[in-house]
Amino acid sequence: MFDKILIANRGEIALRVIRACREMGIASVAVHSTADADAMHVRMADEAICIGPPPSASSYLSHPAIISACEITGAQAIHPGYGFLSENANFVQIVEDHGLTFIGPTAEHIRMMGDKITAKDTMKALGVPCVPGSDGGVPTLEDARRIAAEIGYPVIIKATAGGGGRGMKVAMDASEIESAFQTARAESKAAFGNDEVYIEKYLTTPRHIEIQVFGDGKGHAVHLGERDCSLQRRHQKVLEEAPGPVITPALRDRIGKVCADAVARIGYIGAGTIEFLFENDEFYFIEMNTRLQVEHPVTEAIFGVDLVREQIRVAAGLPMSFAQEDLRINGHAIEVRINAEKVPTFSPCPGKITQYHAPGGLGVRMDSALYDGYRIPPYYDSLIAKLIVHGRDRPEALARLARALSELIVDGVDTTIPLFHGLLAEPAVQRGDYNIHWLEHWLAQHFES
Ligand code: MV4
Repeated sequence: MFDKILIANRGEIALRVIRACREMGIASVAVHSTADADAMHVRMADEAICIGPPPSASSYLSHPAIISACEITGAQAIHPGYGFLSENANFVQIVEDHGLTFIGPTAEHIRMMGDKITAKDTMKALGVPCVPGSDGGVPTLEDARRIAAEIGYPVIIKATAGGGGRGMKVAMDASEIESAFQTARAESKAAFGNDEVYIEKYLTTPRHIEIQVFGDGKGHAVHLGERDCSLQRRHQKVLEEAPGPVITPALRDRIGKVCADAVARIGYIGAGTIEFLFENDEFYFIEMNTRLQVEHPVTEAIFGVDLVREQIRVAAGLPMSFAQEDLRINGHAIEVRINAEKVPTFSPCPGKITQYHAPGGLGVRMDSALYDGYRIPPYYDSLIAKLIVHGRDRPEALARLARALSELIVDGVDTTIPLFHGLLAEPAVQRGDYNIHWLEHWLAQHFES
């Protein structure tokens, strides 16, 4: 096992990893930019080291600064958290070249899943159900017309190098294919330096269901059920829950087995998330994320496992501490993302926290790096807290969420807290009756001037 781990991240996820380290008797090293000298992760870690000026490119994304911080402190492994360097295959290679351990998948698996066509080909070959579409890239407009006509409109054109919704264009019928194809290619080229695109049947009203998987890197893997992350705005998740309100045990067992089997067969190591669109009781693979996700705590709550601890164990060459048959779902969990943003525009709202009070009590987990008097810097993302509630069933979790939100105080900046009071009052949210478009429609209706 490692003696010392460096956490190449900030905010709540840095605290999350430091906490796992401390429980495992592992020393933690925080890294920080000059803007984060007073941040909670710097205080909570056993050691801290400044790695550069405020812009992420010069600090939290700087390969040499982070490798140097390991060499200076004697850290043997790096936990990347989410975002930043968590899915950067080149960084993983550099880490390994320096005799250090990256706590996460191999560079090969990150590359495989980062290329969306390779990811889909691989998953399809492993028996994972995929959205019907082009087999591979679509080089010309003529190819796009032919393939779209074959699969039937509406279709969606996606960037091979994309993900998370960037470089996607929908064509509702043949009259829209030329513009969708050219725009998707131009945007992909601009965003990723790669204009390769592929085509899929466009599913009009799916839910976003993702399966948590975990591998030991030696051919064993498990699944930890699904999360429903359909409540999103502009590809930013707002509320996530587990289990999914419409996923039956039979559906979960079937897709879970397929996913665990797929990642076992590629020898995957660590935490991964296989994303699906779910429509008319069918799963359609879209992407795989090769990192610990923001919303992992809802899975931890219902399975009673510590996913970060497991990541550290397998990175150190130990087996996972549970097998599939040890995993049983207990109750229901919901996470809401509290961002320093003004609703309904969701414009960032950095500034000083004049008063902070975290909720508590049974079934309440608050993952946050906030404290009274903290100044939220303007350089990074606006997530300031994740409130996770766990109940015996979904109605209890919803009631607990409303209760916990009523206790929470975050003063000094605008936050997304009022949004959640509004959402909890909605019958559709109470019933779990929503899809990936529901939130944007609700916001448009609720806040139309
Ligand atoms: C789709 C789709 C409909 N049909 N693919 C958006 C993010 C990227 N990960 C995939 N995305 C979508 N792919 C097909 N074939 C609709 C979306 C989509 C979406 C997916 C998940 C959550 C929210 C979304 C919002 C808009 C569009």
